[in-house]
Amino acid sequence: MDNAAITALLKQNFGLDPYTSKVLVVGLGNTGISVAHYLQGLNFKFAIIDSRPKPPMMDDFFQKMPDTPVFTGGFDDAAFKVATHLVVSPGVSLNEQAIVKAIANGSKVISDIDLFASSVDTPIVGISGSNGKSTVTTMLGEMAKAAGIQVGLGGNLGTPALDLLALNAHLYVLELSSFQLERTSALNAAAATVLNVSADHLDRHADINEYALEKQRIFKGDGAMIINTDDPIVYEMQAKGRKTITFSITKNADFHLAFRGNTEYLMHNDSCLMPLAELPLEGRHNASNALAALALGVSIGLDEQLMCEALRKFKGLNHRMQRIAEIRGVTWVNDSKATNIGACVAALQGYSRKVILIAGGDAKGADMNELTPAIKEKARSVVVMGKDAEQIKLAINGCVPVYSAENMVQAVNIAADIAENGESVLLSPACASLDQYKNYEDRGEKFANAVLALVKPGASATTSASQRSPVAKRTPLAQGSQG
Ligand code: UMA
Ligand code: ADP
Repeated sequence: MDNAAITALLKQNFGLDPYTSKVLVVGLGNTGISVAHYLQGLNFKFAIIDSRPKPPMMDDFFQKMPDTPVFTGGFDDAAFKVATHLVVSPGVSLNEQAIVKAIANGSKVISDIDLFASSVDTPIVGISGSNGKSTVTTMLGEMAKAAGIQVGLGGNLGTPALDLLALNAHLYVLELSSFQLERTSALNAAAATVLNVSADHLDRHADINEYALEKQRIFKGDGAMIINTDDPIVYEMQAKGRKTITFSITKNADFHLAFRGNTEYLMHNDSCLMPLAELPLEGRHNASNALAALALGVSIGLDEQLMCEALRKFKGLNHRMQRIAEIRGVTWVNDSKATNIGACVAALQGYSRKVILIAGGDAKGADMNELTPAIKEKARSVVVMGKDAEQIKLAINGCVPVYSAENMVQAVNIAADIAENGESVLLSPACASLDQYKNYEDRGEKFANAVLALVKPGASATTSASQRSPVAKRTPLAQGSQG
């Protein structure tokens, strides 16, 4: 689309006008900067505001756009008062006082996704859900590449949507978070899915119903709805009269699993697509992800066999059920991206033998009691750490032994002490990382480094001793009572 067509659509969709509108970009992070570049390219008048005194990207931003007004160190009412439109970054809550007031005074809130959707006439696929978004987005991207399609992948996955415009791609696949969706009104995806809904981000959403409603916004428009019939909340999102493709790992659906002889297959209706065993990813949840990607791919016309080839080559993303090492019979698995309960439960359910679980961090308002049944069934011991460690201890309520660690090295050393030959140690925190780490990648790397240090010369005496003897020597803090 050329600039004139985009400007016309922005006017039609949001009343945005390059001559009269005053846009305030809220948040000077990756999204805010992508929005600033976009608005500058269309000659809009805008300012940018961030509540931090000195956002890390500020110096770089000043060099590139020295004439743009930048407000920092708080959300000053005066800056919001004059704004006709607010483009609010996903990390900024719409409940911020200044934003609430601005809305009451008539300012319109839009998102970078709205701007993106008003700037392309190529198909957009939207992928949301509490867990599996990045995996399915990347899978579908690989499938499109295998079909020779020039594809742009981004959104919550990392590259802000507006930065993808430069690619002039023929297909865009966007991972979309509840934060992005709650402030988006102009998306009409060619195909969209909500992979699953479990408690997450309840520090920002009033309750799970509100969170699910934000996710459901991905289905606005008239594109194909890809529905996970295993998830009761998603199941209810189906809308009459819309093209719908279903998937399930537990029952019959358009895309499902079925045995033919002794082999379990990924199926499309009655056709066997490929044996499940050829999918090189751990866990039943990844079968669900593969079916979702296949359903999305079919809805936009991708060839099934090319999609299966892409699945066979897909090795998974780092920090998601990533095998780090096997050290003297103990397998160490990094699932640091498990930042909510649903992901941790899925990880635990993938094991047939009980594991040593390392969990904890910032629970983001979730009720850790929801972890208890899976821990009871699949964990032999749990090492807890981070801001909400105590909540997890309370939730476990003596079902299994609990140990406390102050940092990752300690957690890994405790786990090494208690793990026995043939067992797995799983880092699947069920919590965000920001209380102790830069992000989940940093947490996963610290875990991997601590694990690899177990076999380096000079590793801690406890660790070496424990590796000689499989007998647990640690005393749990809580077994039957809270320590
Ligand atoms: N800010 C304020 N005041 C606030 C909160 C934030 O001024 O009260 C400012 C921050 O100081 C910062 C800016 O807003 O300068 C950052 O905005 P942001 O947090 O939205 O960060 P971005 O760099 O724009 O990244 C966002 C997504 N971040 C969040 O949703 C928190 C990125 O998802 C996404 O990759 C990126 O846009 C591009 O689309 C990250 C994420 O953690 C990976 N997402 C959550 C998740 O996956 O669970 C939803
Ligand atoms: P997201 O982008 O939604 O956070 P990821 O693909 O990055 O999803 O995976 C995040 C976490 O969720 C990882 O711990 C991963 O093992 C787990 N996970 C992936 N797919 C699913 C699924 N379908 N159901 C439950 N957990 C999942």
